[in-house]
Amino acid sequence: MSSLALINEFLGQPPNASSHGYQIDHILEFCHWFMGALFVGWSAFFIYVLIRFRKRRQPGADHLGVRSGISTHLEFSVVLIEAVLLLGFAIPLWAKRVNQFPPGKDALLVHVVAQQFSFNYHLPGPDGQFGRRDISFESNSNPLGLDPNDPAGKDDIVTAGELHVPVNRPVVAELSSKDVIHDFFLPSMRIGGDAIPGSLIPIWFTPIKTGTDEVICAQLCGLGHYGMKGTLVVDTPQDYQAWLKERAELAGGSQSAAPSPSPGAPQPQNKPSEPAASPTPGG
Ligand SMILES: [Cu+2]
Repeated sequence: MSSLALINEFLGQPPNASSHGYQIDHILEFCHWFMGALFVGWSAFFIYVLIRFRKRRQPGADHLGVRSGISTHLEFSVVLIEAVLLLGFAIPLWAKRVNQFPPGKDALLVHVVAQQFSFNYHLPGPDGQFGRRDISFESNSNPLGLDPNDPAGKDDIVTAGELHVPVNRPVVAELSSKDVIHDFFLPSMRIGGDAIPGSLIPIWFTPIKTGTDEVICAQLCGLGHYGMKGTLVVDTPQDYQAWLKERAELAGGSQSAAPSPSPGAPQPQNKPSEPAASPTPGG
């Protein structure tokens, strides 16, 4: 395994930090070595043919062609190895990724909402329920359009840039986008998925190492694409609870101040009986 890992290291892959990542690494390593062997083999054959059948040595065409069966055997073994790779490893691993999601109660569900050029995260807060979201509520202070009238959304946590998850617990990330197609890619978790406007695409992984990992957008999504990076922090369960508490307090703090500081934002069906805010500019 350690000798095989040479190619992955050479390609600059960050160390794997997810439970399923070793299988991905195995396939990647094997494919690269196999393609390397094919490259050397076919190149050697090509050079041999150039020399062996040069015009000086072979002035007339041979209409019978190859007589030995060795090339057929070689071709067949290449097809066989590729079939084993595809049917034996790649497709089962893919099926596991897309069909065998962890049961809801075990997993941590996060909504990931991509936009040009950052990732927003929506967590349900202490009540475990996601608040309703609607595009009509969207504003600079409410980037995900959380419905201020929905009690389930009162304690919700909305954060951008940095996502914390606990170690050794499956995480289901539901991907969506506010504008163009992005791709939520976690290289160290060996997982990623497109964030497509109008779709909810779930991906899942189980982090097995605490630490700070990179989140990148893997779709060319506009001029600022190069800067569309974030951080995934894998915490111990204690640290994760502390982070949740901190975010919940922040959310609670902004919640009490939330109704008033957005006078410019379109707030449909708001009672006009609010205490008339003095026109204080800026904020
Ligand atoms: Cu992007």
